[in-house]
Amino acid sequence: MPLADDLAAFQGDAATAFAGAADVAAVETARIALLGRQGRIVALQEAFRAAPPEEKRNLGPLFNAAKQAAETAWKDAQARLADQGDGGPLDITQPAPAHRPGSIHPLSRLGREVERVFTSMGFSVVDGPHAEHDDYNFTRLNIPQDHPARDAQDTFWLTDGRCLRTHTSSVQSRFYELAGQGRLTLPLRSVVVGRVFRYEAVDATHDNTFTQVEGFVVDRGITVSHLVGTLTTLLKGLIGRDDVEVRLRPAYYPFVEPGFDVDIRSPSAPPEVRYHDWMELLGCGMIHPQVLRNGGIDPAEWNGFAFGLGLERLAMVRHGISDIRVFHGGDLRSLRQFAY
Ligand code: FA5
Repeated sequence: MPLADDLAAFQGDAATAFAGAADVAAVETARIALLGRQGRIVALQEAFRAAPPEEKRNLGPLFNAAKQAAETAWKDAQARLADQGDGGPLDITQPAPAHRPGSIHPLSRLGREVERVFTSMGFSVVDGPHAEHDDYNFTRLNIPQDHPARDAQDTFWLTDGRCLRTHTSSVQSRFYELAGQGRLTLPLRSVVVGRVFRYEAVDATHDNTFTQVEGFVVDRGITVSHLVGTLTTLLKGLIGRDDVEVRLRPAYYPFVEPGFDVDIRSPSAPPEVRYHDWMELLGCGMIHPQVLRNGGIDPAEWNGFAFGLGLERLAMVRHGISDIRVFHGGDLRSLRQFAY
């Protein structure tokens, strides 16, 4: 039965070829020759089909066994080479691929520095949820439903009625409530570095997702001088340019009275840089008595100041960045420039 001999020869050749293949290419060459679409297995199959029916009964199991043995030998060879790597020579003098160390995002780094400056002044670092109740984000801050100040801070609303907080002042509401309930003891000296969200037309100085630094102090006998002193310490510590000027303008925020906007500029910066001329950096003021009352704190005994600052704007001044979109654009070529 010559086909039985051919099948035995095929099985033996496959075992030898796959076991002797020294690399992936040799295994593949053997597979094509033996098991490929034009390999020896195809001719054997055709011969089997053409065999007389009475011989097929004996040849069938032989054919299957030979084919299976060849396939097993092929898989064994693949596994053996995978264990050994590609089997090529190992050049131990070859330099390793360059390692590019990662770096902290400029905003994260600046945020940590801000926290350090404040903790050095006795503040504690706190935060609240991004998805916030209307009550904490607006109502308790003297911004009731239908108040026009809501238009200035349009945001994204969740189907359960909460919103993405538009400012870190929502954390003030939460902490005044805790103090009013006696779960925190006054005085309070707190700082928040957190993400906020607004439905905003994005341009060089406005993003729809940005970071605010909120500071708030509740104590006895706090004055605007304490506020100015705290802000000056912060800005001097962080901007690091000799000619930075700071300007306070009266401003309206429903949750402070009096309220101010603080602008800065650095005339020595190139004219195309945004803060060459005045750029708004933060809002601040003395906490409105009603806001304290809303949290259950007696404004006849306690008062304080609060401020909210855009961390991206501060980072822009510090690094000379003229477009805020750099921070969340995810372009490593931009971000790597601020790595150190
Ligand atoms: C507020 O968010 C007030 N909660 C700030 C505050 C806190 C006032 C406590 C008084 C007391 P305003 O909307 O102006 O205010 O934002 C504060 C700062 O966030 C701005 O001065 C600016 O630096 C930054 N900012 C505002 N909108 C954007 C924006 N779209 N993109 C980037 N930064 C922004």
